[in-house]
Formats: sequence, C-alpha cells, structure tokens
Amino acid sequence: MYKIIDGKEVSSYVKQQVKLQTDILKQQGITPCLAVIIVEGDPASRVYVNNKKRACEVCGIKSLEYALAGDVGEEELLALIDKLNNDSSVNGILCQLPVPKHIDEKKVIDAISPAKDVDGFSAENVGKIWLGDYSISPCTPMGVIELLDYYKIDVQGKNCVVVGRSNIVGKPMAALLLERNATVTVCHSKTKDLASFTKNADIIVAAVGRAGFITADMVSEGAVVIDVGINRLSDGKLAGDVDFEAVKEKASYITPVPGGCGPMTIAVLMKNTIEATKMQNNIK
Ligand code: L34
Repeated sequence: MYKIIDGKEVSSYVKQQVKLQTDILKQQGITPCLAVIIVEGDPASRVYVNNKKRACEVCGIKSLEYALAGDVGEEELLALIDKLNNDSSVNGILCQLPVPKHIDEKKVIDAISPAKDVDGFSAENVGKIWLGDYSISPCTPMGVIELLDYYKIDVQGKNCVVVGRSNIVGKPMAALLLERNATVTVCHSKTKDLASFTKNADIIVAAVGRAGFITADMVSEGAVVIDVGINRLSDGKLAGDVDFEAVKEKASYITPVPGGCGPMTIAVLMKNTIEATKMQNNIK
C-alpha cells in the first residue's frame, strides 16, 4: 500500500513555524520583507507568484510585487534589482523565472545580492550548498528534504536517483542528498538505459519537465517517488513527471502533482526570507 506525501499539509506546518519566527522578529521591531519581481507574460509564473504572496501573508512577511511589462528592457530590470539590493527595508529579492528571451537570465541572477538571494541561485550560495555550509537553501530541493524528514524517510546509505540536472533542482538536490549521506546518482536526457538506474533506486526524484516520463516499469517495488515536475497539459490540467496512477501501485510513498513539491518550494522560500532577515540583522 502506498502512502501519499501531502505537500499541502507539510507546507502548512512549515509556514506555521515561520510565522512563529516572524512574530519574534516583529517584537524586535523587524518586519521581514520579500520583493518579488515578475516579468509579465507567463501565466504559470503569475499563479506561482500569487501563491508566494499569499504565503507571505500567512507567515506575516511583508511582500512587495514588481510586475514589469513583458517587453521591459534588461537595463531597467537590472536597475530595479540594484535599487532593491540597496534598500535596507528589503530582506529578500527574487525574480521569477523564466524571464523573456531578450533578458539574460544569468545577468539577473548575478545581479541579486547573495545576502538577499532567497532562491539560493547565486554562485556564492550554490557554492556554499556544495560545501555543506549554508543558511539559504535551494527552495525546491530543500522542500523535498523537508517532505522526507516529515515522513521520517531516512536517506542515509540509500540509493537516490535524481532524474534531471538543472541548476534550480537537479544539481542542488544531489548536493543536499549527498550531504545527508545518500548514495546519489544524477541521470539526465543523455543517460544510457535510464531504467537500469531508476530500478535500483530506493528514492527517485523526478525533475525532467516531461509529463508522465517516469513509468511503472522504471520503478522498483517499495520505492519512494518524489515528483518535482509541473507540466501543464493541453487541457489545462497539471501533471508531474511521474505516471502517478501506475507508479503509485509500486511505490511506498509518492508525491502528487499538484499538492506535492510545489507548495514546499514556497514554504522554503518563506524560511529563507526569515533566514536572510536574521543574517542582515545579525540575529542567530
Ligand atoms: N526565481 N523562479 C524563481 N524561483 C523559483 O522557486 C521558481 N519556481 C519554479 C519556476 N520559477 C521560479 C517556482 O516558484 C517553479 N516554482 C513553483 C512554485 C509554486 C508552485 C509551482 C512551481 C505551486 O504553487 N504549485 C502548486 C500548483 C499551482 C497551480 O495550480 O498551477 C502545486 O500544488 O504544485
């Protein structure tokens, strides 16, 4: 019998914990503040940013939205980031990705001060993650870790197969699992005989961005299956990277989409905003 990993429940729990910390900061006269930049045009980004703003409300974090027109110039976006970097009332800055093609994503990431980089995308923060010495966690991968912890799924010594090697999910996911003493294999689109790896996995983290990519024949009996994928189907429905209906019959634990990793990404963002606020105010 499989068990559904409930990302909504765990994210509510994490946000409650964050709220307690926000309350303490407010007693000290500090209101954590997150600035969210969105370049309009991507409907999914709009949904995610709205969810982030709502989470800020739940956590008592002040949120500022900067919605820029889809044809905004790169210079203007970078100038806004510079302004927010220098605004001491702003503790966290994130620019929702993807940005339109005429804007260089790397320049945007590099422009955000590492101290305010609550996504954990900057070279400095990525480096710290691999060194195992970090306070800002990569949101989606840390959300996965929080799910595993909540359900008391130990990763030590386990064969963990991460499918996908993006800078946002796959690579930092591997780092966090490795730090927790998992044996980590990172597979990707060029991997030969992917199923030979996934079939040996105690834990599979799917982050490829293709609906239904992980099928039941690729999963061994009793595996833990974490689905990071969020694919929008032509009928508007959301689907993960895992063929949920078939794979659940083999899995011991499985995350749904929606209601799995998505809400956790946002919960960790809230934690990071508190962490950044504390660091900027020299609070442990
Ligand atoms: N800068 N860009 C930046 N930081 C991020 O951490 C993200 N990501 C990814 C896309 N771009 C980003 C997100 O915020 C993906 N992502 C994200 C955040 C939240 C949700 C999904 C992706 C989410 O709320 N998912 C809900 C369903 C939402 C819906 O109905 O569409 C869920 O239950 O999975």
